[in-house]
Amino acid sequence: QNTHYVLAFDFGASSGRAILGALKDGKIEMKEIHRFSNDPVIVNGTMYWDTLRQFFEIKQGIVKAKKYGTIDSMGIDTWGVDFGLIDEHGALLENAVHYRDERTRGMDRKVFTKIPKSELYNITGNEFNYFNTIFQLNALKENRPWMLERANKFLFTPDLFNYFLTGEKKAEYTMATTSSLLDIRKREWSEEVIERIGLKKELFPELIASGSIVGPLKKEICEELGVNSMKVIAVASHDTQSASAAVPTQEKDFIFISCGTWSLYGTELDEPVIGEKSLEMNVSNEGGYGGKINFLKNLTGLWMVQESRRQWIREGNEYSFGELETQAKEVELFQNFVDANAEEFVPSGNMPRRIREYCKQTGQTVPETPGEIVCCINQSLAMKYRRELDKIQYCLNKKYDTIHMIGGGIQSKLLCQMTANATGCRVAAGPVEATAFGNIAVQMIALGQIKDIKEAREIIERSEATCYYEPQNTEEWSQAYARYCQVTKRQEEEL
Ligand code: LFR
Repeated sequence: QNTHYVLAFDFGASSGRAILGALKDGKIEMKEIHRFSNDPVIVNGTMYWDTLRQFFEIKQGIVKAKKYGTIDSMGIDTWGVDFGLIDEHGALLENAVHYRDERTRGMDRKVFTKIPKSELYNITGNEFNYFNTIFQLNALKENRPWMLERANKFLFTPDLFNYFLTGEKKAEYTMATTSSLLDIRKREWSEEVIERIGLKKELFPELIASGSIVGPLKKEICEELGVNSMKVIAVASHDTQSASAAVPTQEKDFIFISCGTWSLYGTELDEPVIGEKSLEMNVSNEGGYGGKINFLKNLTGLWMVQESRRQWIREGNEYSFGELETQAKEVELFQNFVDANAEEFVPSGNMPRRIREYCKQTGQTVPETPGEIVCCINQSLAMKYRRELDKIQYCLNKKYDTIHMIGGGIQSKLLCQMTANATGCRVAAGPVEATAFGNIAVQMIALGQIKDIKEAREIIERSEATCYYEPQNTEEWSQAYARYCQVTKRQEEEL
């Protein structure tokens, strides 16, 4: 018989996927039906996303989905902060620029002359990441002001695709909260911030809640692709928030790390926490599904492993992530640490070389082999998780004994075990497919197939087994932590 599906598009920094989801026997069943690469393209020194190609892949996904049965709805999630500008005729002015592009260098200082850092934090509750939308827009304002003059609407990446699909220009709440342009207490665009940066407020579309129906798929797209119309749903379109909607717990107070290219580390609150402690610790308040707030640290995740692997491939050695992990396990622990968030590790390029330089400069044993490099990265991430746990607990005056780890990065058992060892917390790892589960579940809630987020989390818990890691050798890890702090002092001071 005819199964009803929802279709999720999950865009990551290097690839994207289309996944079908259906409810069966109280579980969400998922099937990946389309996977594509999502490579940025550098042209004349600017790093762009290939926006039209991305939209092409969305169409491919829809075409592939139709043969499985009835597709009731679709929803898109992507990384945060990036956007496209639309002119008054609805045309895209240029490809979206990648958040790793260098245009935001030094923009934070320039923005803080227009609106002081603490004032900006007090309104938006957002931590300061060099790539936040506000810094990207300020770069345009200063260097290419004609782009903003010609622009009629600003649309975040998923909103841009939703517009191409339906003709509706909206801004979904979770994504909008990554911009540093929202008044996070009121959950509205901050006119104050927008004016002080020198932007026109008409540029910014109406905000809508996660789970809103944006509209039906346009008639001409249905005709082009030979499909029946379906609802286009604005899911929790910031990938981190799709993932956090899928943390498989019924507890109100929980802490999670969403592990992918980035590690998003935080907890879910009803209201933002904005104060001196959270400003000093640079913790973000970002919107979650259901109008919630995620009190969140944005840390580098497996980016350094991914980028090292790319370098080895360029050098003619293709190792799988599994092989790298096996080699890393053989290496003697605690020989070297790096601060994964140090500036030199942000751009793409020769990551192993930069790691070696960092270790040399800080007087540590220099990691040479791929196994040594990957061991260094993993133990450094685990130590970073410990330090950031301390900061979050300090700001909230709470203690956690279990950390939920979710997302693709938890396929590294080594990282999960090291996290337990470094933090002294039990790690509950799962689901791997958190973002896709969250995207699908929010669509099912919008369609009335799942009652609410509580029920969604129960269903997700049943749908994928959780793996547990108990802390081991915590004494040794504590001693090594002191060394980690010593080595990474420079970055902490720069904070
Ligand atoms: C994770 C993520 C982070 C965001 C970063 C850049 O994929 O969405 O939450 O800070 O990408 O947008």
